[in-house]
Amino acid sequence: MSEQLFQAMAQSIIDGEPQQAEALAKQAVAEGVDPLEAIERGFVVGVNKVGEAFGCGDAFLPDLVLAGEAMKAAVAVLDPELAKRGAHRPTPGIVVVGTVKGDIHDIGKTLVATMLSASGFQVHDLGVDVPPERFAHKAREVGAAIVGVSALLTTTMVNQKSVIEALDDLGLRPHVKVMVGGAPVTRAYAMQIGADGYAEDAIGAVAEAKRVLGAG
Ligand code: B1M
Repeated sequence: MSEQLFQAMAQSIIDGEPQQAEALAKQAVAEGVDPLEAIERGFVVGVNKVGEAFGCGDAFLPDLVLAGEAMKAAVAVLDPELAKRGAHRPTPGIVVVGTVKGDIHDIGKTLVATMLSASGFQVHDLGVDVPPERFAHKAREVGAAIVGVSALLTTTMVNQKSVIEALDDLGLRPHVKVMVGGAPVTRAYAMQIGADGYAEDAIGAVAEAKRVLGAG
């Protein structure tokens, strides 16, 4: 039963149908399907297919836009369900997250932020296209233990390093851990730019955030 639902979810993203994606997300909630499973085994499968097709010229920008809108419609329904699971726990730390300057991909970053919140972290989400200095000033303002920086483009991932430099400029680097992620980012790249942590997905981000704080 769930398998069919997951396939329909993926198809709604491939077809770029926000209303259908939203309806399927609501169906999953009503049927008690794990919201994270719905995202990972359903909707993400579809968005990855669209991404692959775009990468080899079989899909075009409007397809990417529609897939993104459908994905957001689904995640908007499932996000609160994820968040509910982590309500009222003591916080392991304060985290500032955002997508780097020049990059407007927000779906994965938002999922990471939601999972961190659901795991008890106090999260400040700065959104997308965030200048390095903004990460640093927000980290100082809220006393962040971790700054989490997302990048989805090979052309913008260099700005993850700029965030580390901006923290350095404010003298915050000794107290603030930096965690990076996003489709083109690897652990090797994370280490190369001097980040403290890296995660491949939202679940991994929670484990990694705890690890860098020595709480994992
Ligand atoms: Co864009 N796009 N896009 N796009 N887009 C990619 C990233 C691309 C790989 C597609 C492709 O060519 N195959 C490609 C990048 C190529 C490259 O750089 N190597 C690409 C391109 C080229 C572009 C444009 C340049 C296209 C153009 O205009 N010609 C343009 C850039 C705009 C800009 O940012 N300046 C563009 C625009 C867009 C849309 C706006 C249309 C839309 C985004 C909508 C939105 O976010 N609101 C979009 C989409 C939807 C995609 C794909 C298809 C899907 C991204 C996504 O949401 N994935 C993507 C192809 C792909 O990745 N399969 C593609 C689902 C999401 C759950 O996964 O974001 O990877 P992801 O996040 C994961 C992990 O990466 C990780 O955990 C998340 C949850 O599991 N993670 C972290 C993410 N951040 C983390 C941070 C952490 C830890 C883990 O710690 C802090």
